[in-house]
Amino acid sequence: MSSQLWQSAAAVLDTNWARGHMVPSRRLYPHQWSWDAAFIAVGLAYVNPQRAWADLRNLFGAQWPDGRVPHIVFDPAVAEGDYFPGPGFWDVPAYADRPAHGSTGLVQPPMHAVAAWEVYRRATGHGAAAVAAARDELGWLYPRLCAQQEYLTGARDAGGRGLVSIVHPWESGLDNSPSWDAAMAAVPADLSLLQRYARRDVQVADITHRPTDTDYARYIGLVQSYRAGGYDDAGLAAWHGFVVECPAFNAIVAAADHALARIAEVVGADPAPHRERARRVTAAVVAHLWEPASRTFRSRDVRTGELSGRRCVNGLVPLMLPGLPREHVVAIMAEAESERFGMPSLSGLPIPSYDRTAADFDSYRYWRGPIWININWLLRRGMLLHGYEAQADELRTAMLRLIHRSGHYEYFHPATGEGIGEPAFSWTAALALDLLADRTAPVPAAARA
Ligand code: 2M8
Repeated sequence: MSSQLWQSAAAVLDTNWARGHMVPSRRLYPHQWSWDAAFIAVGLAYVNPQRAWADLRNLFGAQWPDGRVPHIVFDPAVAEGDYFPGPGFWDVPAYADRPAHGSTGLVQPPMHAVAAWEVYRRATGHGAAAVAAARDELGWLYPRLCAQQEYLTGARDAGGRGLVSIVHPWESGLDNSPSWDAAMAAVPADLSLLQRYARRDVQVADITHRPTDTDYARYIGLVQSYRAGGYDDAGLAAWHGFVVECPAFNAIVAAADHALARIAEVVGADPAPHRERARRVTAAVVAHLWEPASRTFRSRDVRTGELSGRRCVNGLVPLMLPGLPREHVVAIMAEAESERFGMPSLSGLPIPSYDRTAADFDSYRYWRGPIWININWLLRRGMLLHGYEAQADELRTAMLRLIHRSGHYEYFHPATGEGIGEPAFSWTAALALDLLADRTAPVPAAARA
């Protein structure tokens, strides 16, 4: 299967390259998305490293002066109506040398330092000139990646506990995850907004596979709130309707600092502050997002102080942290292997996005049940990191088998493996390339320190 899968994955990435950047998919997502670009770079590193760097440059070229990296960089050649909410709705003013309406004001999980490190370390397979070019790219990216971390761990520490808060479910990347249900219940759902603004996604995708209208009314309302405040983060918890600490987002923040420590060594900067911040964020995840009764990580609503009552896959993602105490590693693996998430040995398939035994588990609806490759890719890395080689290999095989059988879909049915959503989805293809090529364990910066 491998050469056929390799060819089809590379073909998806060729098809989805548009005017100097990669789109997640042609129809549903016609602009550039932030964390997609990171996963995509990991795969492009094998087939077209120049494009991997160009894509990251396109994204960081749109970084705000305050350090935030926008969750969407809009392509000016795409019509306003081709994606909702489009550039006009976000109404972002001009900044630096960027024209107005160039991006959104939200962020996504900062996967980019991990991705940049992966692209750099693959450059050794492409000769000395490629390594030198990759070092230059790291030099360009490093201060920008640092500014991104400083924004997130500074202005976005809305709870004052050393954790990053997200201000919209879209920032998590796990848009309609049940992890946000309790916090979202308090956000007004003005359904009349959907008469004023038509959803574009349901014109291109099956409505039963997407977030509901109520979800969308809340999503739009939250954008209006943040936009009305000028996308300013001061005092967020007092005036904004959704302020939540996510275990996956924060684990990725800490993982970014581990990757930055390694990048710092290459570009001649001091790695120590990165290791120190990674340690602090890891400690805060353990101290504030762990629920001892269920022995799982949960999201926390900063406005109410409550942990979410739902077991979602974001609670497994802290496994990617090298400094995670053994007790928590063991608990995450137990959860991953339980009937709730079902490692491939139980289900024959990768891990779903939500507890399979929950009454409202939904096999089709986006992040409320289906299998996503990017999250499984992160979990596999965590398993390798903590010495669960057999399980990591099982997961790798299950992911490759699924993609080979069903195609490079956006997400997959958690019982049948049927492809759902977009059929030629960039991060699925990119990570398939990485899974085909890479059987090695990622060595964390901390382990080498
Ligand atoms: C999905 O999110 C966007 C909004 O940002 C959407 O539904 O329109 C999510 O799956 C997110 O994780 C992803 O980055 C994005 C593009 O693939 O699509």
